Amino acid sequence: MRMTFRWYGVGNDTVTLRQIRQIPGVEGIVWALHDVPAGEEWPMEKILQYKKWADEYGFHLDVVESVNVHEDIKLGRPGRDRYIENYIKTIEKLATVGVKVITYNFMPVFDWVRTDLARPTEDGSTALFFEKSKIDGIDPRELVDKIAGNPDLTMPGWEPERLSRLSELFEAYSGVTEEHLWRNLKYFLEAVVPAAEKHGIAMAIHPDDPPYAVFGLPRIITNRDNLRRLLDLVDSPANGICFCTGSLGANPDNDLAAMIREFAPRIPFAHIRNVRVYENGDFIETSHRARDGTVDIVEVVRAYHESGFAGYVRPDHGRHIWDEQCRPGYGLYDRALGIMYLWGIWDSLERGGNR
Ligand code: DNO
Repeated sequence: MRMTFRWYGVGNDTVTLRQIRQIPGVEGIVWALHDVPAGEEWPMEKILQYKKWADEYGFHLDVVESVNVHEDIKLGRPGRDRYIENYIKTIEKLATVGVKVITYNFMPVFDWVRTDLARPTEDGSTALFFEKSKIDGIDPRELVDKIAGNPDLTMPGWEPERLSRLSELFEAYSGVTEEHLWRNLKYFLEAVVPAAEKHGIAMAIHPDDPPYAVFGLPRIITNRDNLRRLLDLVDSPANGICFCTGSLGANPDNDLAAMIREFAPRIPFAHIRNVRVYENGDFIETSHRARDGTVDIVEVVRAYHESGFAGYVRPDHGRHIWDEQCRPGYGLYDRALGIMYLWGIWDSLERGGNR
């Protein structure tokens, strides 16, 4: 297990590389050019800027999260080939700085969805929260109006550029079914996986978060059967999974440890975090500790260990603790605690009960 830490870049993150350097066992940063719109080719000079930052602290840049997929590709629109070409050019450039994994997702319109970015918890910390009833039953068209100025509907991962085109996008997705999405994902993968393969890069799809349809938009990367189907779309080690326990764990029917055992050879990158899922489907993000949430993190790490997992891993969203002001879910403290918990489990498994 090779430990990494997500970092948003100088001036765009409250956490510094110097701080990350002091977390035990972190060898690389997980990065992206967050200011380049989906579909555009990444400029080399911006890539090299990250390389310079990382080199200064001895971090590698092996894992990118994410090169986002343009909506025209997900929609299968005629313009998609141009965006796919740009995607391939970006893959080629990323290979020159040693990138080994490119994370992406195939969620229509929205990335991760939450209804509350700072839900107070019993211990005085705050955490990301999803209130299902607030999302269920919302007419997408109403949503467009509701978002404007409604703090209760603030959601991370919603790029302003996409938000401004929300009505148009909902219109474009009307009539788009899961099967359409599968077909368009296959088309995309058939084009980019050979390019990734050629450069020794693995594509790693992030599961849908939460792993079910929201706002009537189809979502397909949600459970074991669909992950099997994804891997069969293009049968290559370069067509992989970014296995996120928090996203898939929001559906308690997902047996995460069993999925890890099955898919391990095709998981180049693992996100490990915990959520507590309530009976009504709401969920809150918790510390990484197994007993704090619904996801049995000890079993998750055991499944990786037993599978001989040698891929990249990162702690995922943390709570906001010790009054830290930070990006929602991406503070220093709780993620650093998460890492130490993961190492604790891993190191004891390594010893296998021996001194
Ligand atoms: C949230 C992240 C996601 C992830 C993308 C991958 O914290 O895990 O936004 O980066 O879905 O494309």
